[in-house]
Amino acid sequence: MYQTIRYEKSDKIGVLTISRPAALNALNSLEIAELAQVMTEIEQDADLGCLIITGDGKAFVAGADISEMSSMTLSEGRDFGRRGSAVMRRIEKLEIPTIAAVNGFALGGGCELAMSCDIILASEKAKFGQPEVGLGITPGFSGTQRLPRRVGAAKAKELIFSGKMVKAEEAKEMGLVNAVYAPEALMEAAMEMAKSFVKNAPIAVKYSKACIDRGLQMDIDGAIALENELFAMCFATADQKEGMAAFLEKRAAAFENK
Ligand code: CO8
Repeated sequence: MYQTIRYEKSDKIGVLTISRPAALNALNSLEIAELAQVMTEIEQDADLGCLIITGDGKAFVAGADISEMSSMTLSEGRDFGRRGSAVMRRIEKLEIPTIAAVNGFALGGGCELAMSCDIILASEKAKFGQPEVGLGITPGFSGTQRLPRRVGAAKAKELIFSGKMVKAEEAKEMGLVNAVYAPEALMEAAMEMAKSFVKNAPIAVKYSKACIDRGLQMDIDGAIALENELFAMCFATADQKEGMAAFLEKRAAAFENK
């Protein structure tokens, strides 16, 4: 049983809710440890097809916990940063698609958590920012790396150097957010998107994610070779046979994740 998060799963879709609303879901050591724990459960669930991450109350996550960080020494700060970054990297490295449903403030560690997901959907009430320099620290859960990869170095520098918050629409314009919804429509939109992913051949979806994520770290020839290899491996799956047979027989495919 978790104290700071909830995890529910139905029909191949997992919903992970960060839940410490009295502190706007700010990430403390317990939350980071519980996130690491639930990630083990999620990583081992071969039936899971998509993960949605959201927050309880008026925040998605308002950052790392400032009261806990306020008295940290150099080595404690290094360790805290490592633990936070490690769990976000585990989210990013999940083979299945991930969606951040950002219901409110996504600041500092919260923006970093959202960016560890493949897709960010936002409520009209959401606000994004990396306000760390105003607290005398740098972004420490990989924000200096993921924000420029998402929005380009110049825009990331503007946001990180100023620490300013941007509204959901502006975050969408800069490419951080895929789409913006009325607050009451956000979770339904995230579920609809998740359903549109899990109805497809799971191995083909996972291979597509691997091609994109790993390919972006490679030179173009190596990346195309990777795509060719994973494309070829699809032909060794039962779901490729089923998907194409279903098309030719004009019926819906019944994929088995095989
Ligand atoms: N940490 C701890 N507590 C927090 C945090 C936080 N990040 N954010 C909000 N809270 C608490 C408040 O202290 C308050 O508690 P209390 O009721 O006991 O006083 C409660 O949540 C509600 O917050 P507010 O009353 O401030 O709510 P408002 O609606 O007035 O304001 C804001 C909302 C604008 C989001 C405001 O709370 C705020 O500015 N919060 C801090 C945002 C911030 O600076 N986040 C970045 C933190 S640094 C970070 O994330 C670094 C990540 C990498 C760490 C690496 C470590 C080495």
